[in-house]
Amino acid sequence: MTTIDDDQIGRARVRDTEELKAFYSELEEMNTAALWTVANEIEPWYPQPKAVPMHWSYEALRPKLIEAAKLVTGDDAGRRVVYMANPGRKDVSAAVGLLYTGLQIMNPGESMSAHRHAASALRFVLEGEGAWTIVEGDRLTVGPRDFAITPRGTWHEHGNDSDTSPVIWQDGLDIPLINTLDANFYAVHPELHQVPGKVLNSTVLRHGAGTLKPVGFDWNKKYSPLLAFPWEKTYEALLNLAKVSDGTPYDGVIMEYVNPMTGGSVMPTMGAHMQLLQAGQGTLSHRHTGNVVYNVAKGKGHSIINGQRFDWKEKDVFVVPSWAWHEHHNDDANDDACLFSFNDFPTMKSLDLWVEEGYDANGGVQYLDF
Ligand code: 1HN
Repeated sequence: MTTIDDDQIGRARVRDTEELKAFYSELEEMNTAALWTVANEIEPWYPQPKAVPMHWSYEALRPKLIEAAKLVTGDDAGRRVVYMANPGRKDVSAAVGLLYTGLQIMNPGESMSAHRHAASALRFVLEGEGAWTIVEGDRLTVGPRDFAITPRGTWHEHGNDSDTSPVIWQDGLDIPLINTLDANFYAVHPELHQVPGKVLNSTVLRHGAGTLKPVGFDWNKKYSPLLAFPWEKTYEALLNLAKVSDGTPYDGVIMEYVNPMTGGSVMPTMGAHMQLLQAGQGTLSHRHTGNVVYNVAKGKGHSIINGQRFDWKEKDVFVVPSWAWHEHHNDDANDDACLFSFNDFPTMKSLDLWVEEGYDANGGVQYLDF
């Protein structure tokens, strides 16, 4: 292993002199700079995320969402969302890394207009029974703990059919990533609304059979043709897996939502998981490149992120920045806990940037070199 010390050959260690300072000013006049003045900063020994570990309490935020629903109309706001602004990433409106997340509220009977963008989006429903979303003409009904995706470029709009109660769901987008890459586009639907197909939930009917793949459907897009993933099937799959496996030492029993045509991530930039921590279970600590946004789907517990403890309960949001040590604990001795999460792992992996290391059961660290 190399020594992490900048005072060595191979790192920049030029000290300022009056002559050099004058030289730097002259370079600045020419819109240039000396690499050695920034080299150590732009070539860190290991990832230095600007985002910090954070937790947002749903109980504290819910009243603000109810207030937002009174203060602004859906039509004026476009989407009525209170988003998670990580103190270290306010510059790009990210919750962690280059991932955005926010809580969206729709009043009973409300609907939002159709649009599309180059950024990819996903939803995890927190409360309300009347939620629907139309993605590329497929009208999907979604309920609490359901997961749905709105891949890049797809027309989407949504609303709340309930007469009585609001819908609140969590949005996740790769907007900060796509903007950082200067690759974002946005369009409002020319008719403001799509005409949905006659069959509701058609992508679930066509592609939701799990181990059975429909014959005769070609699919060459880079995202999953299955757009919604109901909670009941997800939870049942986790309970079944838990009968035959303890899962991984770092995440417990964990399953990835996948593109049923490929077995790969649901979208090319973002992936998503649901994991189950058995009653009283605590995981070992690990870290990896890649950023994760969590929502507590079920139960209560805590996570330790880079040495800091965050207590969580149902519907809370918390984030783990890239390369931060993290472990999860279910604090209920009698019931399981479930964590929904989405991440930028597909981006990291497709760019060959995935690195991971973790503690083993004896307290030793398994180092993995990049
Ligand atoms: C968006 O299109 C939605 O469609 C929600 O509901 C949140 C945040 C940033 C940019 C686009 C939506 C968004 C968003």
